[in-house]
Amino acid sequence: MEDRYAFLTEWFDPSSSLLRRYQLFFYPKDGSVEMFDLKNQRRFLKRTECDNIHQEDLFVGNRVNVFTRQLNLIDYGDQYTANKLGSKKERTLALIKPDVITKIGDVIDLIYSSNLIVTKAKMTKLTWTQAADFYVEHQSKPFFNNLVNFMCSDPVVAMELVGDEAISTWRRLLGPADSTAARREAPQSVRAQFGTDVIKNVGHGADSLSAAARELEYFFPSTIGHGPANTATFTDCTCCIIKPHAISEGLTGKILNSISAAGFEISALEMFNVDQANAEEFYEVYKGVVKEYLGMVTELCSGPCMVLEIHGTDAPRTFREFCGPADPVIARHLRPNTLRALYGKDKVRNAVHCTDLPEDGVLEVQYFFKILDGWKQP
Ligand code: IDP
Ligand code: MG
Repeated sequence: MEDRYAFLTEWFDPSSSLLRRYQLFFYPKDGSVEMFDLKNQRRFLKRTECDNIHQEDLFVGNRVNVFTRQLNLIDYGDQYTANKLGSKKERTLALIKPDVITKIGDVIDLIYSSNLIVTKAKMTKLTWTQAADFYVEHQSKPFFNNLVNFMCSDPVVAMELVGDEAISTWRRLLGPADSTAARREAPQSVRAQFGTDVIKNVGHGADSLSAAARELEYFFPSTIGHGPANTATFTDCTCCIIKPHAISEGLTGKILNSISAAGFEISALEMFNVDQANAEEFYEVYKGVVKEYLGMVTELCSGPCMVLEIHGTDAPRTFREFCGPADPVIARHLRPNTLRALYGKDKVRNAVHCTDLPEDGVLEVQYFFKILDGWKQP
């Protein structure tokens, strides 16, 4: 019999403001999908090929885009699917400490090469109390004050990592807490490569299923607007979006590295799942002007994207130059070292969006970091 995976999914229907439930079936043989409306007990989508859904994307907690509907996978639909796709999948919290914020691209690259994916990310600056709460289990230790002071000295980046045995995989990738010991005992580990000592040791990883659940809920709460504030400054900045195709191709780390290496400062970073209505609103100025408008909208909501606030001398203009011509084919001819030349595929999947007009930099950053983030005054 042909392989078929089943999921219970939810879709938020903006026209009626209702959560609708569907069964989603995926046939790995030809990558086709089929949907069944649970409330009305009828077929909703007949078996159709859908080239943007891959087996790796199918696990509970993830979101997939089926013909512009973003479906949340909320449970496995049968035991076969749970056994086959769900048994070892875990999610964990990775916290990148202040010492390596400028090398975050390198760390993300290593995460991807360990077969984990980044599904959520947010740069935030912890207060002393937040950092002390986070490390409360160590409050009686002699190093507690130093550790907490360091954790709130500069921004950190919290990430949700998903993959087979994500909790132990990320901790193994981090290596021993003391970076010097790591260089001796686990030279390939992140701490060996990028750590300084035992406090400045690159990152934190949840150490159990319950810690992972608790720490993820802290940084990425289920109630919107309740997480720690982002670090956007909304002044003299430009906006960069690493597009969903680049995220799913595993290019995030390389793009972040290129941006830092070119001397730009990433002053805020967050991943978003943009829905169709918000993508249309964000790209409104291109409607009727750029013939790729619809393609751009579809691309922006085809999966998670990563939005950056960028600072640098004359940032809107210099960063735009650094992104290169919108068409990667032209970029490869004229400006081979630009982001689009290096990482783009075509005019729609051109790796990054960047603000066009200098006066829109702040507005675009506000759209994500104030409006979509459910931003609250710290
Ligand atoms: P982990 O980060 O590998 O989970 P833990 O033992 O939970 O290690 O310690 C939390 C953090 O506290 C470590 O990442 C490290 O920065 C710091 N730490 C642990 N042990 C020491 C120590 O002996 N001296 C100074 N700092 C320490
Ligand atoms: Mg620990």
